[in-house]
Amino acid sequence: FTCLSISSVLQSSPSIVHLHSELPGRFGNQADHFLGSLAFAKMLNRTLAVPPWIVYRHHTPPYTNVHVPYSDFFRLEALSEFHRVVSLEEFMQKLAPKHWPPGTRRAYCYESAAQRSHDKKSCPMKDGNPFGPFWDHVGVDFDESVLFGGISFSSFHQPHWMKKFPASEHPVLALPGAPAQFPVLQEHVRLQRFVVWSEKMEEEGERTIQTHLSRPYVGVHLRIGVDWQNACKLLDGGDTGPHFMASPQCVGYDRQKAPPSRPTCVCRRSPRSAGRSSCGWRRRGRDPFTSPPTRTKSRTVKVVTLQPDSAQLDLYVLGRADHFIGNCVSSFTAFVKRQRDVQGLPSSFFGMDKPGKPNDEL
Ligand SMILES: Nc1nc2c(ncn2[C@@H]2O[C@H](COP(=O)(O)OP(=O)(O)OP(=O)(O)O)[C@@H](O)[C@H]2O)c(=O)[nH]1
Ligand SMILES: *[C@@H]1O[C@H](CO)[C@@H](O)[C@H](O)[C@H]1NC(C)=O
Repeated sequence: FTCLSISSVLQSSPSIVHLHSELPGRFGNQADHFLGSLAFAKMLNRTLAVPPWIVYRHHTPPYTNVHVPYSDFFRLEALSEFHRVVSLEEFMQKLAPKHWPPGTRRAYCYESAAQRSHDKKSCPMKDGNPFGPFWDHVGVDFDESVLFGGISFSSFHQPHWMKKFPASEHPVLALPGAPAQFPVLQEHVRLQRFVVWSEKMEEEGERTIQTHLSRPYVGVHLRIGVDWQNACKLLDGGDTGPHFMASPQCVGYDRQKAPPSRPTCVCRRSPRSAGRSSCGWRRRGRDPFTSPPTRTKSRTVKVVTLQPDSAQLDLYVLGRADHFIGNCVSSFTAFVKRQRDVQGLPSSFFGMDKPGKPNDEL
């Protein structure tokens, strides 16, 4: 997980306004940032130019990032029920030539971000991965930088944004990071309801469920391998606090109410002992970091593996499960939990004695 992100708030003519955000990190992280960016666009009454998802290919050829249009996974129309959106692809093709032509492309960023540049006055729009590859994919170079300071993306500063960057003078806002927080703010969690699977994903997901599973089935998100070990090391370091990564989904947003010791216990107890406490899994000389459990006290568990691996298909299947057990230290789980809250489906978490409370706002 990372706090770096690219995002652009784009606005074109006074009547058509665009915001777009490109999002870093892996899928869960991008999804959290997406909800915040959507809220920000609405707050400024600017159209959101919805960026493609970035799929990282660190281990498979051609090793370059793949940019997947939003609508390959989710319905753009469903977002429109909340706010005006256009896909970044359509924006570039149909609107940019007139409203954002090359030569007029301004980048907007915090003064502090520009400090890192050679002249200390340029926004770091294309520095590093995924930023450079993203804008190259979109076919954009920036001509100028507009710096700002003293304002945040929170609703408190809405009037400041409107005054500082009126649409008439700043038709397109392109930012080097998502105008959003990670994990997603509590007040933006409800926007998950507008993130609806595309028809293609729905068909593929339903087919997968029918082929491999029989209802009722339990969806389990285990974090395995080195990624999990690293997360636990960080937690054991002790200075992460209760909101480490996306843990609000299970410890809640209220910092006062979240006991600081809990995430450590969440991490220590799962997947090993949390499995035991919530499902009766036993460890049989198996490394819990690398292989999922296949037995419970009373019966064998059928574990289904999909090839090729698809994060979105997994999210779909977990989202539709009769019950879901997630892990707190994961923005991937957070996405599933939010989806399930929208549908009114139950979720619980490893290492938490009480099942996760349904989110009343959804
Ligand atoms: N296919 C698949 N991918 C997964 C699964 N769990 C995690 N991933 C991938 O690994 C990424 C990171 O997992 P998370 O559990 O969300 O970890 P995180 O640290 O909260 O997320 P990042 O901030 O994105 O690193 C996800 O965004 C997915 O791309 C899974 O069950 N199936
Ligand atoms: C928001 O923008 C739309 C489209 O430009 C405009 O019609 C509408 O009046 C704006 N709303 C507010 C509250 O300014």
